[in-house]
Amino acid sequence: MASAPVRTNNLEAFWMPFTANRQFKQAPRMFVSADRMHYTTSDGRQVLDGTAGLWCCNAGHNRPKIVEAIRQQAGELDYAPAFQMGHPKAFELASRLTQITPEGFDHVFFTNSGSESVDTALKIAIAYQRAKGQGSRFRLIGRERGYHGVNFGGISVGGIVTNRKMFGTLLTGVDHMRHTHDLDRNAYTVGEPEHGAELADDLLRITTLHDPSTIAAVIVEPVAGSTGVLVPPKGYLKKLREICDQHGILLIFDEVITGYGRLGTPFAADYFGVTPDIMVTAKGLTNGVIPMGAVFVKKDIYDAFMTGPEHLIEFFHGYTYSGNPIASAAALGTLDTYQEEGLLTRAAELAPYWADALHSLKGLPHVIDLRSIGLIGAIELEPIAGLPTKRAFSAFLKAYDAGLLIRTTGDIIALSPPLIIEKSQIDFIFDTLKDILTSLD
Ligand code: PXG
Repeated sequence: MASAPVRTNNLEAFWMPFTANRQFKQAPRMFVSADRMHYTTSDGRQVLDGTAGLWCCNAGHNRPKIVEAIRQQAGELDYAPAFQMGHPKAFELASRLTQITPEGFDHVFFTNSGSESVDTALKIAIAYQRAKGQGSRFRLIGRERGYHGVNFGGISVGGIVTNRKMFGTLLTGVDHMRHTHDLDRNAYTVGEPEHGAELADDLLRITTLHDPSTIAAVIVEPVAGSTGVLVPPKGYLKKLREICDQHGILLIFDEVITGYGRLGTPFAADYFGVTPDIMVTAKGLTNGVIPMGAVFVKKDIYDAFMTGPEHLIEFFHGYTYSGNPIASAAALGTLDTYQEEGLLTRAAELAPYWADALHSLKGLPHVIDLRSIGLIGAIELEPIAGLPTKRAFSAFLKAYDAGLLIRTTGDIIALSPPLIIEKSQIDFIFDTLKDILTSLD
């Protein structure tokens, strides 16, 4: 359904997130509807969704089971208080989710976003250590170039300079490991790079500096997404797991992007064969349709809180909308869709075709690296001297005009289409990008 044309004088009030507001409002790009792999723009054009919205619409758009679940739930029970009250859908969802998570993740805490899931996980980690008599463990360790959302906990453990530098002192007691990006040794890798497992030893440097007895948890994205798709070197995550085990440190995987099938397994923990203690998710949980996040914990973490008098609240944390009925219904409709269509593993079937198509861009002007894993791809471009980000952003604008939605971060193009993508649509993405890269300044 097309709506009325958008008039620029309507645009002032909305302060848009992570957007060049003034530039956007002069030349707005608006979507007015979406179906499966495509958006329709306000001027009636079809745009192929090369990014699953913002890495979240894993089943594509306008999926009937999800739409219907939301419709029905809205008419049946629109809201129920989240504290000291319940409703069936949140419990059903929690049980269903624990059937697809890796072995041992028996409990779920619901939030409304990735950022809230991250902060929830960090709080669980510190409170767990204290509940176990390890109250000296208060430090949180993140990684350079990590993205863990935009709340204070998330930007503190995160490692993206622009997201941190304006916001004062952040959380104290935080340190960062080195990132794993190494173009000199690993450029043009399909899947996990050969070199860099030893970078996990950077955690040992930090434990030596602060003493392990002060460290509560380490948080990493198994594949770093927002910073431009950094795939972990072979053996790196296993090594992190070992070091955490040796030193009583909890390992948190931020699976906000990698969760729900992006790599061809339900979670990245399955893909890499490394099980964290806490798993942070959001986005694909509801196919991006209704805001919701979920933090999964191992049984012993939950059990550590279930002590003391039974009438007392065990964990002083939660949100008005934790386990919201409509969000829960949307997530159940999403899980049904994923399971009926095999979407939690479909990326594994498509990954070789995807990787071949992506890596066929090698040698095009300005391309300095191509990397891929599951249904994620990245094209790193040489920045224009003195004008970082400009070249990739030009590619974004040209792609949009050519009917393709991509994301850019710095001078890196990131791709993460809905998991329902067909091979002909993969061809469209890379044929379009070939033309664009050939014509870029
Ligand atoms: N953790 C990770 C790993 C993420 O990628 C968040 C936490 C925060 O989620 P919320 O729901 O609070 O936004 C994210 C979000 C991009 C892009 O283009 C990535 C995200 C969000 C928007 C854009 O790379 N990731």
